[in-house]
Amino acid sequence: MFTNAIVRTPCKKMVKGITTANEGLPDYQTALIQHKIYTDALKSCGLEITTLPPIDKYPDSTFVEDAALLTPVCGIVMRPGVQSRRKETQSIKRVISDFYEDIEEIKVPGTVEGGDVMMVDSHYFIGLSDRTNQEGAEQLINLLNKYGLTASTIKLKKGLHLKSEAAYLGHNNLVVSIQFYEEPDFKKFNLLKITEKERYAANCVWINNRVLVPKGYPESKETIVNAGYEVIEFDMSEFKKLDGGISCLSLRF
Ligand code: CIR
Repeated sequence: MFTNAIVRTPCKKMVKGITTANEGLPDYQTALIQHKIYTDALKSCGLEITTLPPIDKYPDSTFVEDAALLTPVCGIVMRPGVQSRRKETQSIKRVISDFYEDIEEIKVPGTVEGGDVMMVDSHYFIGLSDRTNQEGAEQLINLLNKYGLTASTIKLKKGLHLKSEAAYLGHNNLVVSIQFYEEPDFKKFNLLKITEKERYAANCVWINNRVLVPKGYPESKETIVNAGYEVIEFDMSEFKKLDGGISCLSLRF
């Protein structure tokens, strides 16, 4: 059960954010509207929202999920794998200190981005990706173990982050893109399979038994509804242009 979320209003410079999407530049005004609708939906799921101001220095800073991992017992400041995002963590560290007594940090030469960390109850799967390296994953495993939590790594074959490709919805249900259909570490889950055509919908978020999904992926929506969830759909078009999915826009804890 989550009670809080941290979001950051997109900045005007978001158009300079990192992308591989090839879908054109995001429209800032539309992004602001989409972000507001997203934030309101988090509120409607019962979360208390902390909204941080835009920071133009960091074009990707609206994707707050990557800057920290917030567990029930400690906050862990990440060390992003790309230089342009490293300093986003500074203000996130200050904000989370209002909520956590115990704050840890991933250190050089480790890199971990929050998008690569998927919580499954008290276990954390850490995606090894272009952004998260083995050293960072090992540091994170040790830190989580220190607080009685467990973790393991999983190699990403493609995609930006682990949570671009998979989402845990509780009740043993795991949404997966095609690269994880046969993944031995996911065999124990009831897999909700997302087709290649709708791959973007593999990034969805389970909040207090509702699931936030991107608009425009009808097969995925049906799969999740058939698994027994109430679904809330969002137009994510402007964030998709920057490789961002639904989970990236908030830290939920
Ligand atoms: C980036 O490439 O870092 C941003 N343009 C997108 C980050 C998306 N974050 C996420 O999936 N957790």
